[in-house]
Amino acid sequence: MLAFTLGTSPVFFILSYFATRLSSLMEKYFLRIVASVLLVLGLVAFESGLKLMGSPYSFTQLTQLMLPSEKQTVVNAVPVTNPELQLAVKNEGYEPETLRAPANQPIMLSLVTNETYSCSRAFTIPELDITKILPASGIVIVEIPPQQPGKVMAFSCSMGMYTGKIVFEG
Ligand SMILES: [Cu+2]
Repeated sequence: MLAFTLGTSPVFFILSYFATRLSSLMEKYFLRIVASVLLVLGLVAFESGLKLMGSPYSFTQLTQLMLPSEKQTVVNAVPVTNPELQLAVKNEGYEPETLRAPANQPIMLSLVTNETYSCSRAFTIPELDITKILPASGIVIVEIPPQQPGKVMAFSCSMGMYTGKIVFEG
């Protein structure tokens, strides 16, 4: 019995030595591990929150959209010969939802806001890679290159909740 205990004790000693080493190592890094796991989880939650909102924009940009800003008018110098289309950008979407435009010539699209505080101000034409953050009140002009007759071009707010289209007629 004595011989058995003596014979196995070094094994127990070594095992318990490593167990102690391990747990002190764990203790040393535990807080750091927990902290980084929490940090990663937090970032993931924030990111997916933004994604759930469907936003390609930063949080700051979104809050700016919702806040009133000073009245400003942005009008680019445009040749007067180009036909002009007007789109009213309202809190509840775009008006009219279907615009008609002549084909085969550049179009000047005026985006008109008036006390508009919704995300309709993040105006996008995906296929032209156009995104404009519009002022709360004002006019922003977007140039659309010549299109084929029959072409239907979609526009929307950046989240895709308000939509509309431009129909090009020959
Ligand atoms: Cu939207």
